[in-house]
Amino acid sequence: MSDTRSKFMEVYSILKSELLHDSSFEWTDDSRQWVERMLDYNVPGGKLNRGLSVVDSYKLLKEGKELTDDEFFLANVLGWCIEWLQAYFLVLDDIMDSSHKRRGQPCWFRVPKVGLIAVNDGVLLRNHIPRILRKYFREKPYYVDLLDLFNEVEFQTACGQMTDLITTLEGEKDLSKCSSPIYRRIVQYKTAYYSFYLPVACALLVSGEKLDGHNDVKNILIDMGIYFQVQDDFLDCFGNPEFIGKIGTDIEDFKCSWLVVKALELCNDGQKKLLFENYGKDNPSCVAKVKELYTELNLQGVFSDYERQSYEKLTKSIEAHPSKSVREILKSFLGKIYKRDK
Ligand code: DMA
Ligand code: MG
Ligand code: MG
Ligand code: MG
Repeated sequence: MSDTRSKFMEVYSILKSELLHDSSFEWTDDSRQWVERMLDYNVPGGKLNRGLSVVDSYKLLKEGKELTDDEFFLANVLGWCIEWLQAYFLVLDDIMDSSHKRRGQPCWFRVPKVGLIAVNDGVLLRNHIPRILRKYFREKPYYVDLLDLFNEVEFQTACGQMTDLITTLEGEKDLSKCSSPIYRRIVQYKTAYYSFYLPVACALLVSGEKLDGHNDVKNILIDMGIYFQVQDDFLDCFGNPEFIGKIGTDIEDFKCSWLVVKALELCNDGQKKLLFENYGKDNPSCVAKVKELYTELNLQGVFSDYERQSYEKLTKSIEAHPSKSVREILKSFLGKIYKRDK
């Protein structure tokens, strides 16, 4: 494990231990064990890209000046707040998407004796964030901005999840409601704000910057987030479940996925009929027919083209940005996700 990653993990242990001794609750052995197991199962097992990005971005914003131990620690804490937010969204997302696996293990709600207790665990994960923020940032001049940022981004993500979920109802009525502009709106809200804008916004706030003047950076990060979710949709169908740690459910769930949007744009009447008859059915032979159609339409090739074009477009926008440190941050983000297979 890299040094940054192992230091990041050390901070996880500190935060966990503080939450397990939170004096606002009268803990019992059982309750403490439950929360500890729930945290270890759901918070630290991912790629940690979002959390580590706060630390990376903060370093770049300091333009070569060494971070003090305190600055480094606080950036790690903020990184974990994003990982906590992500854990909260994923625990609930997996219930709503009827998913089976996450990060190579059964989704939390599928674990014996967990079930719908997972809903309250999601609420707890979400409530841990302001507790961590209060402990470490209460006296900072940017505390209110930080709270406001987390609230704003959580709201946007919840709205994105809502549109993702209600579009499946529309889809049952008429699949051709899954269009490109609708798709874009869903993924901008459900993924881009919390996965891409939030880490950089956190780094800007700890560096003493206000967020108002950074709309150009925000717009590039939103576009990158959209590209990231297109990859997620592609991997849902064409990724290796062993490797990505989850099993796709978008076809069964009637999702307005990038693949179905493209398929609808490219198919003839016969293929459209096949799609309408087989999409959104929890039946392996229907799912297989949809996947065959995707291959027939060469969606793998369409995706490769999209991926290359997005990379070129994003690189151009990044190079046009006036600040060197911002360019470095954005380039490092893009480098981490370009052609990812996980
Ligand atoms: C992810 O959408 C969005 C959030 C807010 C978790 P998704 O359901 O496509 O994600 P995954 O493929 O990881 O279940
Ligand atoms: Mg999901
Ligand atoms: Mg989902
Ligand atoms: Mg997905």
